[in-house]
This record gives sequence, structure tokens and C-alpha cells, in this order.
Amino acid sequence: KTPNRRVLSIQSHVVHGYAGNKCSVFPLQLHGFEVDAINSVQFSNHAGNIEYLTLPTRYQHVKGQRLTDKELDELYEGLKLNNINKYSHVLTGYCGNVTFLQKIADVVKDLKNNNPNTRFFCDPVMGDNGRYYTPQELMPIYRDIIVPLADVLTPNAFELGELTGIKIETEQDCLKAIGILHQKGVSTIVVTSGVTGAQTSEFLRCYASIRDGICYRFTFPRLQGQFVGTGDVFASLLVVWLDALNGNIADAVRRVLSSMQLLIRRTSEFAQSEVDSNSQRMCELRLIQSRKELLWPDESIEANII
Ligand code: PLP
Ligand code: PXL
Repeated sequence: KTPNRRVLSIQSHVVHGYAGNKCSVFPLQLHGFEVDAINSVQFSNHAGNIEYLTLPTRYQHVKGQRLTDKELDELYEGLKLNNINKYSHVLTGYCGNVTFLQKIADVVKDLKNNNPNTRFFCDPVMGDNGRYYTPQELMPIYRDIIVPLADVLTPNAFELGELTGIKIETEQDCLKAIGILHQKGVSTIVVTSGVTGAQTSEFLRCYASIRDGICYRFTFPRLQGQFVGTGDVFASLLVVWLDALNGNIADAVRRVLSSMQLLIRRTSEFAQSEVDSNSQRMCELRLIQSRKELLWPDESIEANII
């Protein structure tokens, strides 16, 4: 199947370390997907804040360039003129400004016109834990323009709440909000983390839902530390497994979560060893070192029908 699989991935590039395309391209390629990457920014390193024990939590400097909406338009124009704008999937993640996001919507519309089977995987990155880390003006663009175009949406609980106007405190809130997004036309929704009240200090939860279908709950151990780029790896593996398993959402998400656990465990152990050796290095995802786990997840995580 994979020979016909070609993904257009519009995400950040970082020279050092892992975020955006640096997180998504490698897992997709490992699984045999062709990936055409458009770098929405090129930064020296990620701009995120991470939490891990006593390690530094952010880089002191971030330098680089941003692609403008006009430059994105130009790149897409080149693909279009050569008639090479045919994709099985389009994948988007973190986006820092309104006009660029509007241009992404134009690109997605045109891709779908050109090939109605193009599936749009959108991670509507806006913030987490009750606060925005992107401009808040992105929200209405996501809600009114991007979400109705999306085939697969991967909000966290905060983003789910913002997109639907529902405060997500319980599993019931989460299901209600998922229903609203389905009504807007999104066929597959995976709520990736941070469902307040529905999780403990030991366990995290994830929800996956198909329109007019079943909703599943996944419970998995919370691991030590937070690392930039986990969401981007998650989205790329979701592309892989929904395709390989013909839309079997329960098994696809089980495999994605299983690889994520193995990746985060390896990264977390590495971070601990860095702390122990008094290294001042920033801890980046151990993505390359986890290539076997990205390819062959175990099946230890269960899906429960709600
Ligand atoms: N553990 C697993 C298995 C995950 O898949 C994720 C997110 O994808 C996390 C932990 C942590 O996610 P976050 O850093 O968004 O809380
Ligand atoms: O992983 C999301 C992301 C994307 N792009 C840049 C980032 C981050 C997270 O910090 O800094 C530049």
C-alpha cells in the first residue's frame, strides 16, 4: 500500500534537536511514506519550554527565519504548475500566525479539489493546561475554517475546549465536545492528553472517536518529564497506522500510544542520566535511538469502549 502514500507536511524545522517536521518526517519515512516537507519556520532550535527535574527548561536563544504566507503560496504554486500536488495526506501542526494559517487552508482546499481522497490530518496547536502559547486570534480560524476541512483532528483537552466553547473537566464534557466537532464534519477525533479530572498523577487518558461510531478510551502510565515534539511524533504515527489498519481507530491509537510510551521512556531515562552526570545539555527526544519502537510498537495499551 505504501508506494502510493505521499504526505505533504507543513511544519517547523529546527536545525538542532526535535520539533515539527524533525519529529514527523522520520517516523513517516521509516514506515515507507514519501514525505514532501514544507518548513513553516527554520529555527536554530525549538522555542518551547520543557519540564524535566533540574535540567534547563528552555534554550536561551532562538534564531532563524519564518516562511511568509506569500512564500508558502509560491512553493505551492511550483508544485501545482508541475502537476506534482497530488497527496494521499496533508499534515499540519504548530503555526504561529493568522495569515499563514489562512494560506494553509487555501492549500488544503486546493489539494482536496485536485484529489478528493487527500486526507487532512490537523493538530490544532494553540496551547495546553489552560493557557495559549500561540496568538489567540488563531482560534476562530481553526474553529471556522480549518476544522471543517479536517478529516482527522488531534486536539488536547484545552484545544478541544477552546474549539467548542465547552470547559473540559470530565469525560462527559470531553464526549460532548467531540460530538460538536463531528457535527462540523470531522470524521476522526483523537484527544491526545490533558483531560482534566479524568486522569490521576499515575495515569493519563486519551480518547478516540469516529463520527457515527464508537468512542474509545485509552489509559496509560504517566511518565516522568515533558518533552517538546511528542505531539508531532504522535500525529505522524497516527497517519501511518490509520492507513495501515484501514481506519481501525482502536488498534491504530493503541499502536501510536505504545510507540509514544517507548519513546518517552527512553527519552526520560536519558534525561535522568543527563541529570545524574550534571550535564547542562537540553534534553531532546531520543527519536532516532527509538527507531525500532517507532516501527514495531508492542500492544500493551488497551482500548476500552465507552
Ligand atoms: N505519554 C504518552 C504515551 C503520550 O502519548 C503523551 C503524549 O502524546 C504523553 C505521555 C505526554 O503528553 P503531553 O506532554 O502532551 O502531556
Ligand atoms: O512541537 C511543536 C513546536 C513546533 N515548532 C517549534 C516549536 C515547537 C515546540 O516547542 O518550538 C518552533
